Amino acid sequence: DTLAPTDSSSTGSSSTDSAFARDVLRGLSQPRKTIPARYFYDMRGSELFEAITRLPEYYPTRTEIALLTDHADDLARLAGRGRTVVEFGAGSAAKTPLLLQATDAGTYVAIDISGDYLVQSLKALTHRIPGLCAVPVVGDFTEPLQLPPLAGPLTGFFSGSTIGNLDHRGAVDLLRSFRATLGPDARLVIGIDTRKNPHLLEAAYDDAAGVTAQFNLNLLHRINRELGGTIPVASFEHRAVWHDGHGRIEMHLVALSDVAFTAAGQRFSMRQGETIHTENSHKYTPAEARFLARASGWEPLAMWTDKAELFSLHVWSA
Ligand code: AVI
Repeated sequence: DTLAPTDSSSTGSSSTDSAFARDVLRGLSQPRKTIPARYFYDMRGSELFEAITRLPEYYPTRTEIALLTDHADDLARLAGRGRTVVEFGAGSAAKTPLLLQATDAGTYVAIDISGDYLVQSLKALTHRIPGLCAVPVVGDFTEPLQLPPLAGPLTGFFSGSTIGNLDHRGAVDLLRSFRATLGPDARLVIGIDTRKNPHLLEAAYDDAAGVTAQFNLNLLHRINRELGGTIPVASFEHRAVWHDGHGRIEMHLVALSDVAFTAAGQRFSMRQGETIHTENSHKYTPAEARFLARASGWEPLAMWTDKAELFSLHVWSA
């Protein structure tokens, strides 16, 4: 049973387009050029991200799936049985059913910016779990958001270490807002990528088949497609570097020669070697992750990792 989508935001798609133009203009005008990572995910970018999750070097997805599978009983005990599950993001076909079935959830609420993707993925989900009441909420979960009336207490789900794409302050603010959105006696099931050998991290973000490079470069194609850009994409290269002080992998697009181009109606130039910083992916030791929980008003209840401590799955209590 899938209900009609609720639009929790006040912004339509044309204002989303102008937000893209505004953020690109702002980011490319900085002395250190940057573009927010959320603009990776147009149709092509989402397909490329799906392909990334299946790469041999990209361990997070399969490791998190194994953790959800191996700890299903403990998850149900700690995250609560028969609760409404609220997922921040449309949900992965491989992970969401594991949590819903482990906890015997009756109602599932998915919040995602893409209405079409949401309706499509909820249709597949209700086919797989007959009797599940699925509620799509179209909106940006990084903005203040009003859920439809739901019987609490609620269990939130935030998988894939998406929290790592925010800086530390942004992560604390977001986790705090999840706590406010979910209400009293909430639980949060959250997947967080761990700090590890930088060689493994750099391989995961610069794979041999070049899929992550295509994912990063697609942002330039997207600017050309949607904002009338003239960026010479072949003059850019993907780079992924570990920054130990910040505890994060940084993705950049490096200019291979001096370049000049137009984007969103403005002229820009870059020197050879200059970069556009496109993504941060922060990694947290288990202790740092628990610190993140407490700093944002959550109480850590449990944490599981695989043997090699590649990835961690946590349950927190409000
Ligand atoms: C979505 N997010 C958690 C991914 C990550 O690992 O930071 C995005 C990604 N970027 C390159 N590869 C995957």
